[in-house]
Parts: sequence; structure tokens; C-alpha cells
Amino acid sequence: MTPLSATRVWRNCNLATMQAGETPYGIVEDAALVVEGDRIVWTGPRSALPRAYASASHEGLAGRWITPGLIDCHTHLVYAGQRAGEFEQRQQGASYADIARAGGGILSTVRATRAADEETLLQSTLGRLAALRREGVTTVEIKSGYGLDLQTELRMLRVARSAAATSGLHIETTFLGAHTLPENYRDRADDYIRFVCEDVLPVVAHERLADAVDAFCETIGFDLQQTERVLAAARKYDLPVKLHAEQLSNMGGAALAARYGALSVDHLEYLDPAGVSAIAESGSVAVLLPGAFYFLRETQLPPVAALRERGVPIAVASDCNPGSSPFVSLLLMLNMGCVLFGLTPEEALAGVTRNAARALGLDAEVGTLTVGKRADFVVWNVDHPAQLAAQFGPNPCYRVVARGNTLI
Ligand code: DI6
Ligand code: FE
Repeated sequence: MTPLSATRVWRNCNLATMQAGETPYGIVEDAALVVEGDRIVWTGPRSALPRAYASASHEGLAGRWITPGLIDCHTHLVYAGQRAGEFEQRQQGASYADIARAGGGILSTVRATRAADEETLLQSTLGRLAALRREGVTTVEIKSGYGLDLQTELRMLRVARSAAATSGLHIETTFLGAHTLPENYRDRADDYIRFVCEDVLPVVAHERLADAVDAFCETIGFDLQQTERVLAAARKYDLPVKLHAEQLSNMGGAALAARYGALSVDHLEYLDPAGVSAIAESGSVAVLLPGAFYFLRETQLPPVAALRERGVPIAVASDCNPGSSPFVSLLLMLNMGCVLFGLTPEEALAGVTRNAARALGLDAEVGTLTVGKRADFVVWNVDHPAQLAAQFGPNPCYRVVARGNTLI
């Protein structure tokens, strides 16, 4: 990391500001970007660069493109172990739900994560964050949910918090105690929800370990009533909510979350028209997770056309986790969002910048190249921003700047 310096000008570049409603991608060609400390203070065509910046330190970028720092707004990347054996089982015909019901799936990662100490979890987390960062990610959301007991849930959230300091990335944490039913609560889901809401969430809130609360509303997760108890408990602590909804079946979770003003509703393959309307009216962001759709070989597509038609902001995230989306690459998700879900490259890029920021409630701070926002941006070796979604392989990331610090 280089230290903050006063004023820096980046020029001979093209900007994809990703501001809504202007040119596609918010493109400004032959542009300049000026940073003071950790803020963007000027953007525009180079010919209009104020003279005041003439004596500042300049870096020419030889025609490269700058986008906002990428934002992965849905991950489960604090965990121990791996589940390649389940992939073998699925390729031999078992389903994700079959494996979960047999005590594998999320519970298998719970066993491994409970057994791992804080330092081990931190090191594997930092490795995954470094991989995201190398591809231009500057903000990451990380969920708990592989502890399902007080100590391990707290440990996961603490690891996520300390990873922020070490990685230089902005990390938002989400408490996902209601991820699945732990073995010691078998057939007692209501009791477990009581434990999550009354014994764990108060500690999480008191220690300020979570920025939001999430739950898995699904046949292999929690039903609508149980989910609502979690969302109501979050409200008591003034924590915003989000929800894993309609991933494997239509439970009505998205409409419920919308009633609670959810920042986002995530997955959504089985979302029905009533759910689309509920989200459209609440202003929640629809977070699409093409990695899980792909890896579980799902066939039910999220209703992208209906979401588009109703003007619902769409985000794209990795869902990085060892079971349903073991992919530590947001650029790969851009491509999958386009090829599998029919997003345009511009929609996909908005989904990992502007709309992902909104899904985290951070849209005043990050997500577009806008004067006053945090100086989080990426310089790319591409000829056009669509290339970021169109191709995958040689990493096009040339430079990553977060809060004005050059990370790469
Ligand atoms: N849905 C998912 O895709 C992840 N969690 C969830 O509720 C999967 C988590 C896992 O399989 O470990
Ligand atoms: Fe998830």
C-alpha cells in the first residue's frame, strides 16, 4: 500500500463512471480523474481539467479504462474445509437438497468451521479476499452462518471484521444465524429460531459485529413464519435485513422481506409475479447469484425480464461458499450473469458496482465514479468495459485503488 498523498490526477484514461441515466456505462472518453486523500474530487474530459490540478502528481494510463471498484455484495467466504466430495455425489445423481437432508451440505461446513480456530479461518479468508482484490474488488459482504452456535457465529463475524483491516478492502458483515438447522436442534426449528433471536443476535448487536441480518427461507432452511421472526428481531436492533429467497422453490420469502424494507433479496430463481411486484414497490435490490445456479445445474431462471420491466435494480454477486458456489471470482460472475441469465454486459457491470452498492446500503459512498464518493476504483487493460463481461482468463486488472490507497 502506498500512503495517501494530497492530490493525484489520473489521465489518458477512459471512464465508465456507471452513473445511471447518462451515456451507456456512464462513459467519458479521454478523461481524467482527480483524487484528494480518500475522495474523488473531479472527473470529466481531460480537456476540461481545471488548471488548479496542473501541478498535482499525474499518472498517465495510456488509454486504459477506469471503473468503480467492484463490489461483491453476497458471499459466505469465511469457512473451513471443502466439499468436492458432494460435487462427486451430485454428478452421480444426488441433489443438493438430498445431501443437505442427509446431514451434509451446510452442516458439513459447520462441522469444519466449528473445529477451526480464529487464525486458521482468518488466513483462508484473507486468501479468498486477495483473489477477489486481484480482480478489482474493493468491497465485499461476508455472512456468518457456518457456526450455528454462539461462539462460532461470533468467531466468523470477528474474522470478517479483522480481515477488513488486513486486506485494505471494505467489508460489510451479515449475521446469518438462520442458515440451517444445527443437528442438536433436530425437529425443533422454532426453538432454534428462538435461540438465534434471543441468545445470539443480542450479543452480535451489542458487539456491533454485524451490519445486517439474513436468513435462508427455503424448504431445507426456514419457513416464512420462522423467517419473519428473524426479520422482526433484526428490526428491534435497528439492523437492516436481506434474505435468501426463492432459490430452490417459491416460499414467498421475497415479498416478506420486501415488507421489512429489505436492502436486498437474493437468488430469486423461483420468484413469481407477485414477488416481483413486492420487490419493485419496496425498492429492494434483486441480487442474482449465477454461480450457484450454474454449479447446482439449476434450470429455473430468475425472472430477469420482469425485474427489468418493473425497474428493479439488479445486482450480481459470487455467493462464494464451499457448497453451492465455490468460485472466488466476480469477473466470472459477470460472464455467467450475461450468458446464463441474459443480462447485458452493462447490466452485469452495474450489478457489481452501482446496484451492488445499493444492496449494501452504501450507495452514497461507493458504486459509481462520482465526485464526493470514496476513491475506490480499478484501472483495466481493456478496450471497452463490455470486455470485462465478455471474456474470462488473463486477468485484465491493472491497478486497484481503495480509499485512495493503491492496493495493486
Ligand atoms: N444458499 C446458498 O447458495 C448458500 N447458502 C444458502 O442459503 C449455500 C451454502 C452452502 O451450501 O454451504
Ligand atoms: Fe448465499
